[in-house]
Amino acid sequence: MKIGITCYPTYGGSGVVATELGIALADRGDEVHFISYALPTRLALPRPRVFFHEVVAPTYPLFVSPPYTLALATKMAEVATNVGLDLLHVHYALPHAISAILARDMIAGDGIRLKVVTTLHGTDITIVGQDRSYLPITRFGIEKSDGVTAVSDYLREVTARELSVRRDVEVIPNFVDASLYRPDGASPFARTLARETECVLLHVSNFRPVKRIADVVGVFERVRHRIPARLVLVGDGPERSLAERLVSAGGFERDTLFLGNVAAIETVLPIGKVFLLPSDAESFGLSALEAMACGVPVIGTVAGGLPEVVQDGVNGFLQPVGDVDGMADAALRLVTDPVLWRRFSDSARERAVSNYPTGAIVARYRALYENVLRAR
Ligand code: GMT
Repeated sequence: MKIGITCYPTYGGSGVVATELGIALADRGDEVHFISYALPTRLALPRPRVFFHEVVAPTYPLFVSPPYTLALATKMAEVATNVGLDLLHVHYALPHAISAILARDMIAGDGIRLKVVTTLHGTDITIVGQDRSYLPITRFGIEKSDGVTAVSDYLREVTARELSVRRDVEVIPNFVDASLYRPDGASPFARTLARETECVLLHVSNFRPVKRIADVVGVFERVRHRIPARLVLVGDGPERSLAERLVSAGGFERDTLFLGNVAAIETVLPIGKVFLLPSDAESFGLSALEAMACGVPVIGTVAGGLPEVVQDGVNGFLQPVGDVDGMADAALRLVTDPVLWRRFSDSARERAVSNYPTGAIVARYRALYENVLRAR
């Protein structure tokens, strides 16, 4: 099969899932063409059967901003025609689904059949899609796609409820390569980031307001009052400076490490004792799943789809959004009880391995593509 994949190429869960999916499909024999404005961060080329097509959106004095959606649609149509794509799989509804639908309709006139599969990831529905300026076009993109998936039951329900979408949306969860994300996978460099005696609290995100970075720092502040601890923050984004300010106001710069964007995250995750994800809403929580595969239990919130991934009291503790004291107490309970921690760590790894294996989840996407291609 020849598959076009479009995603945001920058750091962020939807781009990661799209890239890992494309690589896994190519490894299994499909031909995959990534179409985006930059090479996705986790995509190292060259590799067999994987291609990248860059979208350039020229500007013009009359345009308010370069019309990326149109340039993307044009590139999608061009690639589909030139290489004979069977379908386009777009990740994150806006604007990718709209561009794909435009591309499909553009080339239909030439007798070329192209199908469109859209995967909903989270804020494309929970934030962007609910903005009145974008709601109707998000719904249009979903309804006109040939197949639609969501990464959790929660996201499927929000899509139906808030956007009044009536069509079938299949839940296909995210996945993790448990042979790469392993408890013993820390690099020698990562092992130097904390002392043996220090308890490492980890957080990985794109530092957007939805991640509640202040709560990450708040939990750490409470934990470090009780035990030797270190906070390792991975990623970058608009709230990183807020985190830096809070850390410096709290006077614990020496115990906090801002690593910025890290490509090989699997080499750092295993040094964590707990993974903090106190988000407002998390449709899935891919970073939490990656931590679990490395045997790191999660302290997070009972928000969105996170409870579908992390089992409260089994491989992590989930508290109400904003309950910083509750999350700090839960973290302390876990890290000060080695028997409990070991049980949670083993369970986290086991859940990632058994419930979210790359092969089985990729096979579900492949089966969906086949259904979509068979449908008239
Ligand atoms: O919204 C974000 O934080 C980024 C977004 C993305 O598109 O990169 O992440 C969403 O998709 C991930 C992959 O499916 C999920 O694991 C995240 O939970 C989801 N983020 C939110 O729902 C906030």
